[in-house]
Amino acid sequence: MDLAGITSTYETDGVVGNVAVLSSDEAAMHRKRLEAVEAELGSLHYINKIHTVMASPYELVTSPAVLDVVESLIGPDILLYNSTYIIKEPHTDAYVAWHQDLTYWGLSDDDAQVSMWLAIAPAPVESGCMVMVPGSHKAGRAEHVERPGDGNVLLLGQQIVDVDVDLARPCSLEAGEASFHHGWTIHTSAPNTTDDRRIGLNVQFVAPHNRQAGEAMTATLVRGEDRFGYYETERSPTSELDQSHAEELFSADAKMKASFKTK
Ligand SMILES: O=C(O)CCC(=O)C(=O)O
Repeated sequence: MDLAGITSTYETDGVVGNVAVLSSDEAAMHRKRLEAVEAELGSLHYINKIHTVMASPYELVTSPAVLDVVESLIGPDILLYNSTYIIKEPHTDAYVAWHQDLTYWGLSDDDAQVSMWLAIAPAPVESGCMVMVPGSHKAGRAEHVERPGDGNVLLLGQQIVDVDVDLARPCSLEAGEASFHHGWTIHTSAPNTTDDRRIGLNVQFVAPHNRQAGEAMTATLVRGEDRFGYYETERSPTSELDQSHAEELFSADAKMKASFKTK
């Protein structure tokens, strides 16, 4: 699909899938790099801002193939707000309940944001790929309830109870393909029933004018200009793994997650 097709599908459906941003060989190489770091540090599942300490995700999220698509969706000035590996191990129960990403963000312009989910390993339906409700972004925020602690990967256990599941479509991906979705698009994902790991790099981009309520957040300018300065600049990796900064990042991330558990 060309960029015009990507933009028009995204506008209509709030999601566009199967966008080839890497070859399967490149995806396999990035998987190797991730797994080499995991061999040293343990699982890298769901650690926020991983692009600040590891070269492989940083290279992925700043690649022209990715940023050309992001530019076609949110404009020429692009901040990278977050990146997280979301990994489902073979035959495990972890799932992601029906939700909308923007529920807790408090952004000033909900349309100047996009999420990418890049398949580092194949993500067929059986692996628990994402399942999207096309067009649901147009209705804005749906009511969520919080039910933590039952295998839902989302930290607050947030979920939408009332979803028309007949409208939902699986978003299976080959390794190297990505999907892009709007923050109000309702989506979910089921457990991984395959023999392989399901590895996605989940990334959020915002336009610099898009201010977030609350305390000052950090972001990395990856294309164009930031004429607003709402986000503090963050570091970029200087080697394959920035060991000392990685330890800092992991301990801040663990603290943040522990604080969610006591809420
Ligand atoms: O990785 C998954 O299964 C779900 C990810 C997700 O919900 C998201 O990218 O917003």
